[in-house]
Parts: sequence; C-alpha cells; structure tokens
Amino acid sequence: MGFLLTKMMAVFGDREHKVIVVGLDNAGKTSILYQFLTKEAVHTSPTIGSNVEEITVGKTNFMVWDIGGQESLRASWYSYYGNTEIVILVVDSTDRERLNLTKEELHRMLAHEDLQKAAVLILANKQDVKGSMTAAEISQCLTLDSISSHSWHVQACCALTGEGLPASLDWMKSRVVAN
Ligand SMILES: Nc1nc2c(ncn2[C@@H]2O[C@H](COP(=O)(O)OP(=O)(O)OP(=O)(O)O)[C@@H](O)[C@H]2O)c(=O)[nH]1
Ligand SMILES: [Mg+2]
Repeated sequence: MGFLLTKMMAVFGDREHKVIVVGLDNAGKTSILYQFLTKEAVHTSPTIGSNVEEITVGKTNFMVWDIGGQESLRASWYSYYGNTEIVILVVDSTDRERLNLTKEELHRMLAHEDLQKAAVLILANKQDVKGSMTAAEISQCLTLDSISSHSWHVQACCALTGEGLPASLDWMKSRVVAN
C-alpha cells in the first residue's frame, strides 16, 4: 500500500501544502501572491479578509493564503494558523519605523501552538526602492539568529519585478520535501 501511494504521488504529484502570507499592511503580500501566480505585477488594494490561490511548483502544490495586515485584522491571523506548513512574513524594507512592530508580530506568531512545526520565510520586499534596508539589516533587527525553534530563511525580493521570488519558491519546496 505504501509503495502504491508513493508511486501514485510520483505520477500525480504531492498533496497540497498550506502556506500563509502575513506582514503589516502595505508590505506587499498581495503583490507577491499574484507575482507568484502570474509572474506579473498587479494592481492591488488593501486586503480585507484574505485571498487564496493554488501555486504549483513542479509537482508540489501550495495553497497560499494572503491575509490582510491592517491593525484591526492582525488579531484574527491566528484563525488561519491550523495545518500551516510555511509562514511567509513579508517585510516592507523601506518601513524602518514599523520594523519593531513586525518583530513583535513575528515572535508572537512563533510562540503560537498551531505554528510549532511551521517553517518561516522572511521576504525583505521592495528592494527596488533606493535606500531600502538589506536582508541582513532586517535579519538583525528581527533577531532571526535567536530563532532555534523553527526552520527559517530570509530572502530579498521585489514584488514588482519578481526578483527573488523563484528562489523563495525553491526554498519552500525544499522545506516540504524535507518533511
Ligand atoms: N516599489 C515597490 N512597491 C511595491 C512592492 N511590492 C508591493 N508594492 C506596492 O506596495 C503597495 C502595497 O502592496 P500590497 O501588495 O497591496 O500590500 P499588502 O501587504 O497586501 O497590504 P494589505 O492587504 O493592506 O495587508 C502597493 O502600492 C504595491 O504596488 C515592491 O517590491 N516595490
Ligand atoms: Mg493585501
């Protein structure tokens, strides 16, 4: 039976892996979701609630939930946590003032019982903007080196051009294959 299942998965592909995309409002979460899907920049407006799309990378299927980041919506992020395998935390690399707030949200999420097995991908978005913080700066401000409870990775990207996003999908794929 196990052999048959392995064979079928090789032919039809794997089951779906749940991914949530979080981060403060205006970070670029929806832009990233649709850049993943269409490989193009899309016009967005602030997300009220969430968007969900299936993203396929080779034979790996991700069900990706993009959740609104406005303050009033952050309190309900937890309702999306169940069965999440990967958390994508999108950071607006131009928003120095609110990086501490992102840090608080990140560490709060990592402490949540439903996310204990999730891997975390931090996307340092808006790298096209002159003077934006580097991935290394963001990594330091978010104290990523102190995280030993979760597998994590930081990636610089630009949702307008798609730069850095294929590498992000590769890392996500490596995480779900590893488990
Ligand atoms: N320059 C630049 N602008 C970006 C980039 N990514 C997103 N933006 C812009 O940032 C604004 C917010 O993008 P959204 O994708 O709507 O942000 P969001 O994180 O989904 O915001 P909420 O839904 O309110 O939580 C839009 O005007 C985007 O065009 C980027 O890489 N570079
Ligand atoms: Mg949005």
